[in-house]
Amino acid sequence: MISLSDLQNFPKEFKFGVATSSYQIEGNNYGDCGKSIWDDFAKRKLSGIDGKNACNHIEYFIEDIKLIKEAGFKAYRFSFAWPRLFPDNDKDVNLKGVDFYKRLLDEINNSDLEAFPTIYHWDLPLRFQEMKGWENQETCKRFGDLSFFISKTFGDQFENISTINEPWCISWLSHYLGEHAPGIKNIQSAAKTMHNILFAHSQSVEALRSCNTHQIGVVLNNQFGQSIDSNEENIHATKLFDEIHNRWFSDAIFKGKYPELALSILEKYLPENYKTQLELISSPIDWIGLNYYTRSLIKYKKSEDGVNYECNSGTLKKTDMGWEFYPEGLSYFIKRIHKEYDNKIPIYITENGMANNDKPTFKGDVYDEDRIEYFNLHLKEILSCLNEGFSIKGYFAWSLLDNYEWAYGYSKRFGLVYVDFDNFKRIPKKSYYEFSKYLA
Ligand code: IFM
Repeated sequence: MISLSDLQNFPKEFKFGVATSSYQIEGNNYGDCGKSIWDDFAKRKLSGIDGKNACNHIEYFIEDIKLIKEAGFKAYRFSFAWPRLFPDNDKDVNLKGVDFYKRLLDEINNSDLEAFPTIYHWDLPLRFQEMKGWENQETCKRFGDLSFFISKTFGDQFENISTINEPWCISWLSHYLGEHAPGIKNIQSAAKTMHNILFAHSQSVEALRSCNTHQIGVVLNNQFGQSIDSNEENIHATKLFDEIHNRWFSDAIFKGKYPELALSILEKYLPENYKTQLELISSPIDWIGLNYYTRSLIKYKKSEDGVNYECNSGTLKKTDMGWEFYPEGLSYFIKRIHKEYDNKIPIYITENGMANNDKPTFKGDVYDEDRIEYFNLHLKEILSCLNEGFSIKGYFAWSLLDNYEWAYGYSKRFGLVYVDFDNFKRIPKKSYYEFSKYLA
């Protein structure tokens, strides 16, 4: 039987937590929240399946924090919803939104948990999309203002904060592949947002620093690219995949430049002053968040725009997303951050977990053995990195609750806790109890 007994072998100060995000759990029907690009995208592309109710965390947050505490976790990563704080315009703050996050942070702190808020996890207020969203640098500046507001308003309630969750998803997945809101498929928009989202990060860091209070990080999602075979063309395609998916963001943040191959395709779409902005983008941060889930097998595929690759899935065991179990990729990226970018920067694994086709038994229990195996394999990789001396400070399981899995609606369950979306009942799964067995 696979267990999480390795949890006992981590250093005492290592922080175990769970992660969530605003749109995926809060329920934007509640508390005068404004509309985001996801409400619009859901209407246009997802038959209206949106985050209206989600897990109704707005009303259930006390119960949810209790679940986190009772399992023995020590940290909670969540995000602020921009449309909840500023539903109609950039000036009139929604006091109900402020009140919610104040109470949430109080609850977290009073439960002896450490808060790890993220400023942006994809719910851009819809009004910004009317002026081209992240393609317009005005949005980046407004994001700086939002960061300032958050720091001034809630800054005494947390120590660590991250600016942006998964810039690749916000730019490439949403503006080149068109799979996420706003659902654009064009290389020009993609290139612009690849740069602008990093510029937005820099605006946020500057605003947060001016408030002088925080440990600032950013959260990157790295995916391991492996050439499908040893053919030269496929190896070259894999390099391009890695640059677009991973290195674009880490090179910019740590080295103040973009990787050559990707740049040779995207540079013509970037703003003229992009090099100057890279200087701001690479201003120092205090920690880096790494979200890791899987690998892709990469194959050359000719494309008019020069993005000559396709992603395939291999034959390893898969999650309900069709994502392969490939834990080796996690230690690969941990080591790469320290060896190639900054050998001192503290790393947090800010997301890792799997979707599983969970169903409660007749008695109401949820047996998610595969998820326990997935966690176990990844935790072993982290342990071995720690033993080799890499500075990893914490691990957040994705996710506390089954939730709104973006373009998949409610069909993919990532939670340690099962949610019945008809009545919001929470049922801790076996993986939850497995964590609590060793953490609590
Ligand atoms: O649910 C998402 C999350 O919002 C961002 N990282 C990946 C998760 C699983 O797809």
